[in-house]
Amino acid sequence: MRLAPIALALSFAIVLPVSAQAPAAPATAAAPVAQGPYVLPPLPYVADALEPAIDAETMTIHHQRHHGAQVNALNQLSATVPELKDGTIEPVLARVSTLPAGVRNNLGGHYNHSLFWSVMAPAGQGGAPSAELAAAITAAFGSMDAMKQQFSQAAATRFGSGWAWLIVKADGTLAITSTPNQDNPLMDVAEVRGTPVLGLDVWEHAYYLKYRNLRGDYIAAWWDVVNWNEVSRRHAEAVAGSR
Ligand code: MN3
Repeated sequence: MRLAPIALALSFAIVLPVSAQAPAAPATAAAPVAQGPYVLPPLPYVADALEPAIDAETMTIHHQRHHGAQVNALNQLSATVPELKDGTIEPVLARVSTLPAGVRNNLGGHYNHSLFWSVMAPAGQGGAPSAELAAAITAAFGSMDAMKQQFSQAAATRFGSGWAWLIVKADGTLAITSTPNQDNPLMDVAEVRGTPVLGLDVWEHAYYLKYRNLRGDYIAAWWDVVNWNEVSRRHAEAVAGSR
C-alpha cells in the first residue's frame, strides 16, 4: 500500500510536533466567530476603563469569551431556528418558552451582556439620573439610596448564577427583580416582567478573579461605574413604550 506512509506522515505532522505548534491562544483571545445575524458588540470603553471596580482581565474574558461564545452559539442556532434568522432579539425573548433551550440561554445571554456593557462607564463619567428617572426612583423606592439597597439585596441573594434588574413595568413604574441563569424580565418565563433599564451580572465569571467569593464587595464597587446617562436614556425609551 504505497499511500500508507504518506497518510502516516500526515497524521504525524498533525499530531506529533507539539513544540512546533503556535503557542496556545491567550486567555483573552476571542472565540472563533460563527457567521450569522448576531454580532458581538465592541465594549464602549477599553478593558481597563472600569478599574478598580472591574479589572481588565475579567472584562476581556467576560466580553470575548463568555459573551462571544453566546453570540457564536446564537449564530449556529440561527441555521435551524427560523425565529433567529434576522437577528431579532426582544420579540423572540417574549416567546422564548416555545423555542429550544439554547435560545433561552444564548439569546438571553446576548441581550443581557449587551445591556450590561452599555450601562457601565468609567467612574465619574456616567453622569447622573435624569430628572424623570430620579423622580421615578423616589416614587417607587422612596430614595436613590433605598433603590440601591434593594437592588444590591436582589443581586446578593440571587442564588447561584443570574442577574439583578431595575425594570420599567407595563404600567410605566419601576421595580427591582432578579432572574436565574441568563433569563431576563423580557422573557415570557420571567416571574416579574418588564423592560430592563439597569442590569447587574452576578455570575461568578463576572467577579471571581478579583473578588473571589465576595459578591457583596463586587456589587458595592459596581455602583461607581454605573452609566446613569444610558440608564436614563433606557428609562425614557421604556416609559414611552409603555404608554
Ligand atoms: Mn456574564
